[in-house]
Amino acid sequence: MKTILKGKSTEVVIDTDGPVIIIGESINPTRRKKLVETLSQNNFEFVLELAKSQMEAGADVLDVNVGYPRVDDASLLPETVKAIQEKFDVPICLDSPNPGAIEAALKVIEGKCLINSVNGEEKSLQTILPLAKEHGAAVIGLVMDDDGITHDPEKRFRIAEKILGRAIQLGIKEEDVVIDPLAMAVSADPNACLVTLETIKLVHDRLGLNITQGASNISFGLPNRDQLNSAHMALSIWNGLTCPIANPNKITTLIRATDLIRGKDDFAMRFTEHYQKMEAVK
Ligand code: THG
Repeated sequence: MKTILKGKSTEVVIDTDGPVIIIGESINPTRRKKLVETLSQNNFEFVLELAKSQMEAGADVLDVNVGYPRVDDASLLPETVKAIQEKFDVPICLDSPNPGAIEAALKVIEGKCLINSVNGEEKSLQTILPLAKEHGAAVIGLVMDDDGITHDPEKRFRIAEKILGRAIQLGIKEEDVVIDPLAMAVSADPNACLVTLETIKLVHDRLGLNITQGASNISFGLPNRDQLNSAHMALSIWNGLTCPIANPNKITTLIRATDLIRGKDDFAMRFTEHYQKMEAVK
């Protein structure tokens, strides 16, 4: 299964049989005070710095989330996307729970983006899927619905199936649906990662779709987050994760290593190239 995303002219192919594609997570105000401060002043310099540093570290796509208390993201999200795309030729993952912000950003975005996200709630399916269809965007489907979040992988799988079915009904191609199995903090629930890993496997084996997850979520509240995220990342990739939302400055080496180990990197070209690039900027 191949999901194609586009920037102004670059094309990124997320391929279930290919190497892992990295969606850079860092343009997100969660615990980034400086991002909130600069964005509140309509100053995009720091956003552009974050974009550049993530692309240099191996991000193929940039997640853009500008949600913080009292923000008008229906105006800030499109402005931020414009600022990034004026400077960088990179596909965007539009990350907002506000359909108004998603719609406004879709109007100014260049290329083919990934909408983050729809879920199995009736209201979400009815507002987000038509936007994806109208703008020819791909869409992330979160496996939660009107009953909330289930901890049963079979039930999470059935929500993925429902989202896919509804997308296809509207004429969205199956390759443009990317499933998110919901990565949650393992500090709060000892089985959180196991449920996610099982869900990835079910979606991979039975639907063959591309799969993403907010990979850094799992380590909230714990020390040594980078090592914990790395262990979870390797296991997730082995089960079928193809396009994690993660911090490339911390995770790309692990991802290149995992791809090499599972036979997705002939003659260790990508692994070696990344190593040399990182040595050069030391
Ligand atoms: N699924 C989907 N989209 C998502 C998530 C998901 N978008 C948001 C989030 N979850 C993924 N993005 C992040 C971004 C940052 C962090 C975690 C997840 C993070 N930041 C550090 C912190 O909070 O301590 C700060 C920055 C850093 O040091 O790197 O952990 O699940 N579809």
